[in-house]
Amino acid sequence: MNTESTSSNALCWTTVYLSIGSNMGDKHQNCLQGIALLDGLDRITVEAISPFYRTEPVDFTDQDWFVNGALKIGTDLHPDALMDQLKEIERELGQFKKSVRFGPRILDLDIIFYGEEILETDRVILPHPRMHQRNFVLTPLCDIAPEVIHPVLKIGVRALLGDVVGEPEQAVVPL
Ligand code: PH2
Ligand code: MG
Ligand code: MG
Repeated sequence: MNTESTSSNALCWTTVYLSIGSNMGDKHQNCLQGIALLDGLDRITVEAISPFYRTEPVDFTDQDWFVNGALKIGTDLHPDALMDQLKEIERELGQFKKSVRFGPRILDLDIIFYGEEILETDRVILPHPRMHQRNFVLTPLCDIAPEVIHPVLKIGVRALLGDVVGEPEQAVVPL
């Protein structure tokens, strides 16, 4: 993305992959409500929803299991503006400021791939810096985007899942 398009509001319609998760309250319902709110936004269309999985927590392990999935959306929002919308939806579902990094959450929406964008702003790092280490991201993502190539690693999602470097033992089971 060049400087001009970064500062512009009018971007091309772009395919974006999100990770969605919850480990508080009715986890699956929280995810579905988040998706409905996303799809209700003018500049975002939800194009595919993966199956959901029950997943063992990673990074901060002293917390409840998560429900995780992945989404394919289309949007013309810049990554920073998209992140603002995702944070707003998290707040609408009741998500509070977390006291523990990687700790419990009602709803978490993360940008995994934004087209083939490689980008680092104050708010967003693209592609997501830990996605290739996480079964809970790669498993549902592989259901909807097995052939999509990681723009930095130049490896497809299915191959990344077959060779997870970070948490290969993490339990991920169909919901
Ligand atoms: N999110 C985290 C930290 N750990 N573990 C699982 N299983 N699923 C998550 O979505 C998750 C996590 C921080 O965002
Ligand atoms: Mg997250
Ligand atoms: Mg997040």
